[in-house]
Amino acid sequence: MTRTVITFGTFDVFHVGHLRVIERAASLGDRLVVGVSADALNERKKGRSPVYSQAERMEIVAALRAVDEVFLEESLEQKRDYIVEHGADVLVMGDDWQGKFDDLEDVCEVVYLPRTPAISTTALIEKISGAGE
Ligand code: C2G
Repeated sequence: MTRTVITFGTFDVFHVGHLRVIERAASLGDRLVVGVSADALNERKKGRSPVYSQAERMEIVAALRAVDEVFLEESLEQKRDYIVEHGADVLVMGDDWQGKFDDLEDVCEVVYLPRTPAISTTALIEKISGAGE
């Protein structure tokens, strides 16, 4: 039987930390589905728009060898529905979300993976914006 893995993220200003979590998630099953968080969700939750639009972020993630399917994540609270809808057996999240999704263990396995140290979209934005100084 096919083991489907699902993961979620904004994946803005795509970097190697994003790639590694996606590749590690894919290695836990046969098929990887990725929920890319909507621009409106980011504006609501983080108070800022991503640098890349949701269409661009989805296009980048969909092009990765490890990824079989992408969809738009419109609400953080709909994880259970997305998991069931996509027939996911495993939910993978970075350990910045450690413990946050344990209540979903009745519908799938929940795995938290360690983040890649010293790289983040925020740090990249700061580095680029300070580059001319
Ligand atoms: N990540 C990582 N190492 C980094 C940076 C990010 O492993 N140095 C992982 C995160 O842990 C996450 C994924 O990359 O699993 C995507 O990160 P973000 O784009 O920051 O995702 P986020 O905005 O936290 O997700 O339902 C979740 C929402 O979609 C928001």
